Amino acid sequence: MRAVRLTAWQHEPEILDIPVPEPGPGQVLIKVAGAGVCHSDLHVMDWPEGALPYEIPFTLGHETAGWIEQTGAGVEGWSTGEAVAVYGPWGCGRCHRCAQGMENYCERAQEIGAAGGGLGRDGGMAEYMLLPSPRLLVPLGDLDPRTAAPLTDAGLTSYHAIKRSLHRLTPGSTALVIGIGGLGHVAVELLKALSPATVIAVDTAPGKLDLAKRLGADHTLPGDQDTESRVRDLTSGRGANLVLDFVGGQQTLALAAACASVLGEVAIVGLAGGDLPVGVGRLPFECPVSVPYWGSRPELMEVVALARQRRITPHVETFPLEQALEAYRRMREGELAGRAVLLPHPA
Ligand code: FEH
Ligand code: ZN
Ligand code: ZN
Repeated sequence: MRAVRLTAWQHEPEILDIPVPEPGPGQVLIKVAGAGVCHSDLHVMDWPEGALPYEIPFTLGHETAGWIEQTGAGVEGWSTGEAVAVYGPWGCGRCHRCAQGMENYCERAQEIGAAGGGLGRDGGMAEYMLLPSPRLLVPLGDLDPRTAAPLTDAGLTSYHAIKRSLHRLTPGSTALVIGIGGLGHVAVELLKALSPATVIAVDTAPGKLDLAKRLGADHTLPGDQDTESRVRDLTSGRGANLVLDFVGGQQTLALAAACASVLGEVAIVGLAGGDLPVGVGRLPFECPVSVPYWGSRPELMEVVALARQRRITPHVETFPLEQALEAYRRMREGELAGRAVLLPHPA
């Protein structure tokens, strides 16, 4: 089968032919319908050997959906052809956090090393993907797995970051979304679906602000030297009750801190590696800074439920698997609107 493989650190991936995996006892083989292209993959490719606890080669793709192809011995309750989403963080499945479905925060993550399929284990940018356990599957019902793949990462990561702060988003509140990329555009939809907050979207690309507007953002602002004062004007000087930084760079974090309100919160989701000084006078009073990571399996079920109600629909641009490098190039250049999804089996 064809697969997008990371074969060397600090190199582009290669599209190679590798054997279709055979599910052993307790395992599940899925036919991949869609594999999302995530900005984190660029960090995985760019970071030097040793920066990540992963062994190469492995197949990329940690945002996957497909159809059940074959179940291993002992796997029951799943039928061939069923549309499924793949829960991306693969923990030990046994610790106190995994037992609650929070494999994103597995207590044995350090011991395990690889974070999941596409993150040190073979992922979904291939014709087929082997899962170590059916516990990582979420049924998609009537959703098309070709375009539902972004629910598992862009959707789930944004949903978790928002859900944990919903108590701050009361009527009259404001949520500020910085970076309207793969995750940020879904965050705009989620905020409008889940809260009464006024949503302000910030990006440097006009096309991304247009997308945010189409998805329901109440205001869109270019990221520049006037952004902070314009956020203050829009919030009668109070600032934003929740700031979601999907870039995580030095400038966007400084903007996030400057735009947050007293009793607000800054959530750093983007991996650009900026840092944010914390201390008296550096942030508003009682304004915590959090670094949420991905989400739990129950939360993925909630995201799928929202998508099945058509209350969120990730904006997807599809590419055949063979154009994976083009998709990564377009993402690196900031030329994508929404999320790029690779189709190993174009209809
Ligand atoms: C992947 C690897 C490391 C950090 C964060 C991520 C996210 O893309 C997963 O949601
Ligand atoms: Zn990701
Ligand atoms: Zn665990």
